[in-house]
Amino acid sequence: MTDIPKSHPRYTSLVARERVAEGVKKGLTSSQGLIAQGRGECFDYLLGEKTTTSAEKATRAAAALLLLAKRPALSVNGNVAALVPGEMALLAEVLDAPLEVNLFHRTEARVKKIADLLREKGAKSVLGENPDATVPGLDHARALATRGGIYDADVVLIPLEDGDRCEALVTMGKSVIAIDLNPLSRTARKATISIVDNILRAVPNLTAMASQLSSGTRADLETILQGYDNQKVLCQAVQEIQDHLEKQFGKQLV
Ligand code: PTJ
Repeated sequence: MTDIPKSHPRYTSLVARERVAEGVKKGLTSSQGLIAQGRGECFDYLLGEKTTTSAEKATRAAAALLLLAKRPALSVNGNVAALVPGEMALLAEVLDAPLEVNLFHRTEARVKKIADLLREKGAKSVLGENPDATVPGLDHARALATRGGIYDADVVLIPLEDGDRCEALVTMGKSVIAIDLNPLSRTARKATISIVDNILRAVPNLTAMASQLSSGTRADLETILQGYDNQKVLCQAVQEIQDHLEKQFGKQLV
């Protein structure tokens, strides 16, 4: 990897870029993953590269939903594997949930490499290498699912998705949590809960929140969800972008 000095003003963003590029070299991430990372970076820039109030709200609700779930499952693709493999393994442990490798640009070699990496990072249950079911309504490899994992889950976490699986999972009756820096994306708009935040911040925050809330009662968790409105949270995220731009350039520009 390029040696990026810690003093560089864009250190975190450049390291993330390096990790995705390294993911491509190692055969974990698709080349399209570089484009996805660029798109994410752009939205992160607009948000001020910080966890906003709306993202905190969504993260809290997502933690409550995952703790209330009977069968949660966490989806992992090539970008997630490049950026937060250990963090996903830790989240899976805290939630006692399986990780399932699910790829849009699927190759069996890449699925295996990602599954091996997750196991190396300590994940106990990693699915996706032997899918035995399909999500109805999808004509691509993302449809592949595993019984005991995403296929039977009541709550599914889908970080950095690219399209219609979110809607298809919701149609199956599942609650879906997205992590997506783009509040306007189809995934963010169709999800039950959308965390508009960089996955680098969102996954550790979600794990910390789940650990914190796990000592509460089911009633406490249900109360968090009753007060949650995803459309309002997405509108707030767009407003936060506008507020950030106004702070940078003055009101007349927006
Ligand atoms: O590994 P595969 O084959 O499953 O492919 C994975 C990618 C990510 C390449 C594929 O799903 C894809 O093409 O995704 P898109 O359409 O680029 O969408 C990814 C979404 O994630 C976009 O809305 C981005 O803004 C968002 N995103 C990208 N990087 C980050 C992010 N959100 C949070 N944190 C990031 N670091």
